[in-house]
Amino acid sequence: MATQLKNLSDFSNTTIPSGAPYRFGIVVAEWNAKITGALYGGAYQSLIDNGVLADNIFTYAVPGSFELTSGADILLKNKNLDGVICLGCVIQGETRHFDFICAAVANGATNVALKYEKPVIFGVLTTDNEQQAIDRAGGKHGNKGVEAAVTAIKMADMAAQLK
Ligand code: DLZ
Repeated sequence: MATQLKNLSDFSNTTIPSGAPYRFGIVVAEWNAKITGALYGGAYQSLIDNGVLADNIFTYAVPGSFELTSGADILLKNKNLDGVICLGCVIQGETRHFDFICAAVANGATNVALKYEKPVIFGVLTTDNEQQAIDRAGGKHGNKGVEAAVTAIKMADMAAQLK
């Protein structure tokens, strides 16, 4: 159950709610598949570890991170879900492609979330190089897929409390 916080120090006491009641979509970009596969593994296992039923997790691949938000939109339109986790990895190159993709996914995720009033989680690594991505996909800085899954459960639980 979501905690109603009384003061800021309560943030340190927040626990992860049970994910058992919830249904989630996961969209995973195929670009940088070694990285996004690791993010997906972390996110999926974290949902399971926190009580989400395997039958209530719906995973789809999309070509690149740019397509994550339309994938999330399609999922929320066609499936009865409590939220969608977007997983991608955009690595800085020599052109401005990086800036366009990152901005599009961040804005797109926000817009889809507001359109459906459901959490759309930004689990996208935006790094200068591949090593920084590896470090955040199960490496020395943890796995951001795990964090994305926990965020999805917390937000779905918040929405459920207010229904
Ligand atoms: C084209 C492109 C480039 C250059 N870099 C990445 C990247 O680092 N990460 C990623 O997820 N996708 C990349 N893409 C593909 C775009 O996201 C998208 O799939 C294409 O522009 C087609 O819309």
